[in-house]
Amino acid sequence: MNRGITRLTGILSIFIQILTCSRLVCYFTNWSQYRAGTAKYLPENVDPYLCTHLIYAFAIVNYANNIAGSEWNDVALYSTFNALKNRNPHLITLLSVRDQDSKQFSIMLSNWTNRQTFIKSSIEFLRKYNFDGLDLDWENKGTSETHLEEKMKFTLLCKELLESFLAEGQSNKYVRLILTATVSAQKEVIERSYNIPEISKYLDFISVKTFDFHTFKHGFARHHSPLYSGIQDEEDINSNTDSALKYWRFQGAPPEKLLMGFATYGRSFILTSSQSGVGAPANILASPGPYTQEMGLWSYFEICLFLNGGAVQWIEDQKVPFSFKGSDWVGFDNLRSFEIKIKYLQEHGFGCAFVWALDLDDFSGYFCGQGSYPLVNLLKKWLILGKICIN
Ligand SMILES: *[C@@H]1O[C@H](CO)[C@@H](O)[C@H](O)[C@H]1NC(C)=O
Ligand SMILES: CC(=O)N[C@H]1CO[C@H](CO)[C@@H](O)[C@@H]1O
Repeated sequence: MNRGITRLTGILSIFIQILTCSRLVCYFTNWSQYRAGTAKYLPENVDPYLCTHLIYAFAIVNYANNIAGSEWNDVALYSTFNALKNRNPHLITLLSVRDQDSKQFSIMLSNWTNRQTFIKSSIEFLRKYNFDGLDLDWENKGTSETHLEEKMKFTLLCKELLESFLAEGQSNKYVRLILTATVSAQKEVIERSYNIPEISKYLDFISVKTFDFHTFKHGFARHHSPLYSGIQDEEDINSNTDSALKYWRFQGAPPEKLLMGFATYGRSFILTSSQSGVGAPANILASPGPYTQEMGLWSYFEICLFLNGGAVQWIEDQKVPFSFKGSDWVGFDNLRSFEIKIKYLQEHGFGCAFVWALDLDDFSGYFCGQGSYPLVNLLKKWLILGKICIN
């Protein structure tokens, strides 16, 4: 009998785990349309069954404090992007607004009138183009005199947005618009930017950018998205995924609202000595990848080209891989590190995963020989289809 009950609760907790972790939020970027050849990525390339949520990056705040597109053809892209819902009616789409010109975002935040203008324009814009919600990608960039003020105003923005979304949802026959934020994973930025317990009340989920922890500025080859801190991190024990998620939780964010960020790209540097391990001197960004054309950032499919059967090294304490060839050094994620991160987030009861970005995975399957979207498909298999929970 006892054993029966244990078994039953066992099954129930497996079931609950599946239910609490059923989001896979994937970013689409408006600039992947300009890539050459097989790397060109348009909304038509998005598999509507891969993710539960798609986020379109990015919209901006314009000089009239309205939300606005940032690309000449955004409106056409919105329409093909949101038409993916005709194929999968369960798919949820959001538009992400970024504080690209931080001055304008700050002006919008600064008083009630401006915030109301932004909120009203957002509701109209989202409905007009058939999005299901808004994502705020913001961190406090102001001066030390304005930090406290802006932090408070950002909380107000979240609160007022949710109130307006609720009111609109009740007055229309629509389902209420979703409100989310994509936030920093760096302790000093978190401290100056977010009133965590307050914003957590208003947001449906919070995507923590657990990547880009280390850049070339630090002067050493370090992994940009480690799961744990490493022996090189004595002075920097917070710059890792584990610490960032725990910090958000400790400060009062409900774990089930927290999403771990998964990067489908690596950060690459040029080594400046004969050393090549983690922590080797490296002070400049590596040349752009042949397709993505950004210094120091290589997509997963470009990393496959780079590796070309070459050796992948494993950083044991941080649970992520790196590789080097000549003076090029790259820290990235692969199927193995994704699996370990997935297990971690399930064991800790975090609210699932978001991916930056769809176009950086080997979406065509052309480069890595692992099928299409190998990394995102792994997340889907383990998180959404619940493979890990049942095993
Ligand atoms: C809000 O800020 C704008 C500047 O963006 C200013 O023109 C306006 O007077 C302010 N409104 C209030 C009520 O303070
Ligand atoms: C090509 C490109 O980068 N297009 C736009 C995408 O959105 C950002 C806003 O974050 C714009 O600055 C870009 O111009």
